[in-house]
Amino acid sequence: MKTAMRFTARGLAALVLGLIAVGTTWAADVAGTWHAEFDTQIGLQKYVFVFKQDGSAATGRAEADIAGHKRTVELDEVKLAEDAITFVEIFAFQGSEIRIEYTGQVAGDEIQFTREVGSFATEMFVAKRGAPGTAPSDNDEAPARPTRRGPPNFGPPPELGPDDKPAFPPAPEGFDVRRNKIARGKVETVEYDSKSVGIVRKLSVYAPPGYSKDEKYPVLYLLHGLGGNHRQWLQPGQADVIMDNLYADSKAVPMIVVMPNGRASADPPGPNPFEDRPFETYAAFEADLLNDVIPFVESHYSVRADRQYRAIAGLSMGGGQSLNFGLNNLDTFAWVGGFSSAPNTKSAKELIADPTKANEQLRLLWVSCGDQDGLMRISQSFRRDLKQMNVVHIWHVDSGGHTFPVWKNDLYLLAQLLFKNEKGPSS
Ligand code: FER
Repeated sequence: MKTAMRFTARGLAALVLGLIAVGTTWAADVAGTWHAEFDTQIGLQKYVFVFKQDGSAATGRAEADIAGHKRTVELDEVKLAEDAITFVEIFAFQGSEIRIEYTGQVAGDEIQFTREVGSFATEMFVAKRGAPGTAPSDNDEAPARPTRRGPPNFGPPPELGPDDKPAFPPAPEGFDVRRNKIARGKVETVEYDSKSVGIVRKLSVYAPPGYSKDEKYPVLYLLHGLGGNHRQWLQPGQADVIMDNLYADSKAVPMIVVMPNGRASADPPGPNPFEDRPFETYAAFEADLLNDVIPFVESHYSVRADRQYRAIAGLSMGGGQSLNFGLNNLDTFAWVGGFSSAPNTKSAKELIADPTKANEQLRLLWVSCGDQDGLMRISQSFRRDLKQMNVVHIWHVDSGGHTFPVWKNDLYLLAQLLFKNEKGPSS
């Protein structure tokens, strides 16, 4: 009886152990510090990953360094299964969060990683386990969620040349703060039938204070950045507040500001704008703008339908669109501005075949960028080409990164020049 009992208990124990062994996968040892370097679109990145591990559960964080520009990165959804490790880095990007997905194969003191920034970029690199004491910071405690993820500047602060300085003083304090007791323009959302995209699409339209059908107004087409839509220039851009304040101070010519959706696709946007074939969808907006948006605006508002009274400006992807579309269509636009223009920007040499003619047609060509913006090289080389071709333009280097404070300031400055006699200082 006793023997049988013991046998049964042992059998049970063996059974339980066997079940545990079947139900649990082993996990490679990743605890510690790992160093990696890899090339990306924005330059060489150095990462130091630190993982804490308890069996097959792990947490991690990293310190990322691009040309001496450091940021702490929280690693989410860390999972271990046999020799595989996966985790996600959340990259804050203009109000949305981009997932950077890592998949690694652990082999002793090396992890072979694939790093996917949507379908936008894939990098492969090897991380090597570091010697003890090479942790990224003195405090190797469990990762604390950073209160603020690094600014999405797409790289380290740029190198500034002697010409890379502001053309204007910054906007005064409060330029983007709604004031009481001033006349306000009217903002509305309207729908138009886009033949180019094949769907009904939305526009935000700002009509200046005192808008009257008895007058005809010039129009600024104001384009948003990647991941934005027809509302981005209102929130967070506050274009209506900025314009209202300019009018209250008699600083701008009454104009209509049209804020379209520059992502020309019939498909709804996905969670990751970098995955969205951004170059194609933003380039496709040229046809929608010329063939659908402008005719709609000119048939529904009291506007001057003439190139001298049409301006196009935008931020980042919208800056690239404005330079590309504006300079490619000087018979449609006489005023063109790019703020912190993105990698979708074509080269000035490609866009301007005849510099003499461009100078005759352009009333204003504005190129600006923040002095901390990792995309600065795009504006710098654009401006270098303009200078070489003797195309008259304004080059304004703002202070700040790839962020709205810079773009709001640019709108404040540019709006004061539009539809006046400005040709701008040739610089
Ligand atoms: C890129 C970096 C920035 C890119 C687009 C952006 C598609 C756009 C930024 C923005 O619109 O704010 O490499 O490629």
